[in-house]
Amino acid sequence: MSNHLKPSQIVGILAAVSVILGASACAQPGGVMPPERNPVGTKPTGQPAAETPAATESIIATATETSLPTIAMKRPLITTLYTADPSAHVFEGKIYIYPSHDLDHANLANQSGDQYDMEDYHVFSLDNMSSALVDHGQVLHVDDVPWAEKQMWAPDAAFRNDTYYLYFPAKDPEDIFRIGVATSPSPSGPFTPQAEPMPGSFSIDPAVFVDDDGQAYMYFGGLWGGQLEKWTTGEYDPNGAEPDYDQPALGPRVAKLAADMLHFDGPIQELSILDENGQPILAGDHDRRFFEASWLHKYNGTYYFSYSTGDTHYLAYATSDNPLGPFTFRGYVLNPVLGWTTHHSIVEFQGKWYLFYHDSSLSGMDNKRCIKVAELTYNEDGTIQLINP
Ligand code: FUB
Repeated sequence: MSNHLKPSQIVGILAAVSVILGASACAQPGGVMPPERNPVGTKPTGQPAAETPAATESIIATATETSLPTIAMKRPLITTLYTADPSAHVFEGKIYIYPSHDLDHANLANQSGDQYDMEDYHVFSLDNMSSALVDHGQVLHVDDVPWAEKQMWAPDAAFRNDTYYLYFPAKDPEDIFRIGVATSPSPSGPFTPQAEPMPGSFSIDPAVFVDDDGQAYMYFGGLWGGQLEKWTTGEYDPNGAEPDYDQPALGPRVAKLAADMLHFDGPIQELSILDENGQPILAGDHDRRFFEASWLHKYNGTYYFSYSTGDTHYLAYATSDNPLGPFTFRGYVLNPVLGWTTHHSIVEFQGKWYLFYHDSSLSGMDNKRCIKVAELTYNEDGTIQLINP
């Protein structure tokens, strides 16, 4: 993978070295500083548990496979890199995990989420739930994406047309999040990016669901650092704000994908999340309103949309009989983890269901996270049993 710096990246590096280090570690990807609901600890002293400068250098190497230790439930799956936002899929009989790759930078936490300054993606796979995890190495770097400037946030992957598609958000040179696509003949990459972001795309956290009839849908969006509230008019408004507390909350966005999987097919719609009385969840209802981290899965013919509540740190879910909604709020999947962000995927593998998620237990820092997995159980009525991380 290329290690050439774009001119704006050189300017960014010069700017970064001029800032005063030592900012709070407890800031969310963007927006105002959050309440101290589940603060992380300070970084442990002594030898870092994870990524060292030598490991960081390895990100510019060509993808190479590394075998990691056997996995265990609710334990960090990867200790050689900081990882987050795990999107897990079953491809070719294995579990493939497409996470964000957090870097060991000391960037200042700010309202744009610059502390989440990821540059590349690795892909991981598991033969089964008791095998060793395989790191397939770096599969895409921001320097190889012509339109992307920085902040390679939560990705997802899909398979169609004999091709694997990697979807990822990144900021363009105007500091606006867009969603890009890269393709590969293999689920383990490397992935070749499209020259431009998906036409009409914005905000963060793409999650692609391919239904039984072959129709693919993308769910996306994220508040604050994810910029969703800046798009309420259909155009980017840097002063855009969330609705008043007594108004319906902003919903995630959903769109059908065209057969080429590179374009939206039809309009981008706002997904409705309703309460038990059929009324929209309100913007002030921070325990239930959508914040970021969309995921869609299907169980027994019902569509489950799950998401992070952001500043209240839950993974919540809502169900529908239509992938375009409306969805009805049903409860929580995961209690708050250690660390500010929470982001996940839900996947069936070899007859069991699993929740992949992340926390900050490996580093004690909000922006240096580690992915984990836990078994997920449904009740007879289709509700999900709440998991403690
Ligand atoms: O990893 C960067 C951002 O943090 C993701 O896009 C969000 O979902 C949150 O996990």
